[in-house]
Amino acid sequence: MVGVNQKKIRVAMIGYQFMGKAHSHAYRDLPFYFDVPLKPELKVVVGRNEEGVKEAQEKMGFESYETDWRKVIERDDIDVVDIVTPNHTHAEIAIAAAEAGKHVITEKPLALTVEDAKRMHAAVEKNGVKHLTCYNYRYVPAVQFAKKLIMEGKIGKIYHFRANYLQDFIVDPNFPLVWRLKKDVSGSGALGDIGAHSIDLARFLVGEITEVTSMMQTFIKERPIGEMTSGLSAKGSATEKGEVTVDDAVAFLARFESGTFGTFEATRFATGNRNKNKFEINGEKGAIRWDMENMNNIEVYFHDDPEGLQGFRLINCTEEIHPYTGAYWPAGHIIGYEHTFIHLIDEFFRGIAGDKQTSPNFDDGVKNQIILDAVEKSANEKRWIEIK
Ligand code: SOE
Repeated sequence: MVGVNQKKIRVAMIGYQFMGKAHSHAYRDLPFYFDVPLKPELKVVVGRNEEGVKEAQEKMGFESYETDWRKVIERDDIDVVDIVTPNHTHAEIAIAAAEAGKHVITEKPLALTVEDAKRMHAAVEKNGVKHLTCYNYRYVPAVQFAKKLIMEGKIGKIYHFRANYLQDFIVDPNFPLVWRLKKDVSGSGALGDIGAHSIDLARFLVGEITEVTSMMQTFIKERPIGEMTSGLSAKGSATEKGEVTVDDAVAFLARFESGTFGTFEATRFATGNRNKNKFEINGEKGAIRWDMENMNNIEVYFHDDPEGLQGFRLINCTEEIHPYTGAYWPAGHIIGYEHTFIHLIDEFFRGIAGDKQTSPNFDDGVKNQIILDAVEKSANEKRWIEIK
């Protein structure tokens, strides 16, 4: 339970759409389930549309709202600036926040380019503030448990890391040209939006990637001009069309420092798959599979199980012994997508309280961005690209 003299951490959130909902929910629920050293105080939410941001402020429980992010960055009563706006705005806001001495949270991917990502990293380091890049799937309890099994050597040397991140929300050619389909706003398409999550999981579970070779494709090259909506269920009515400037699908091979053989696929055209973020890891002593659509479970295979009984077995990672889940419900009472953000932010705030830099941070954001850049370069130049 929350202590009476508990310290506060005062949050300004820039943006309030999909990720704003996920983050503000996490701030509100965090002290309910976890014994936190710093209790989030929702000070101010920022958005350009006054009507929209006012509604968000009331619904999400912020004390106030603003329409200009510059006005909140300098405020003395703000400790952390949380950026949940489209990707092209991350660098400017994050650098200004760091320079004003605020801790910074940024949604993924960190930036549009490697150069911007590096500038952001330099700013947080120079100003001695803590930083978080929101690769939330690391904080699925089953994924954390998979990491523990790997670290304990349960599957031995890893031969394969195989990831697919499959969505289908833009299969309809009339789905409008939202910001996620514009390179100057989002950086890349399926690659940076969902492939970046697989890259983060790969780095978290297996280690660094040293080289990539890839193929990218855009199936539908023009779409009805839409509003700058973030919705995954946006509808297009306009007859005028604009150019899609990002990839719809990407596949790439990767070599890891450890010698692991990596295979990645990310697409928004995998009809029938809404948010199938999955991986399989094959090691010398066993294997682990995980799939976000059944996020509480992992499947494990151990090569030294008795002959005749070998095979993948299902583990529901909701026991006391599994990471995080003991804070919620009795075993078998599952948790969901929103909880990944609670864990991510919990870890970050504990880091701030203990003066420790946690992961994933801007360094992870930069490394991820370098891989995204290399994958794109490889597709354009039709060759292997080394990750420096
Ligand atoms: C849309 O593709 C999206 O919301 C991504 O932007 C998120 O990062 C991913 O977690 C779910 O899908």
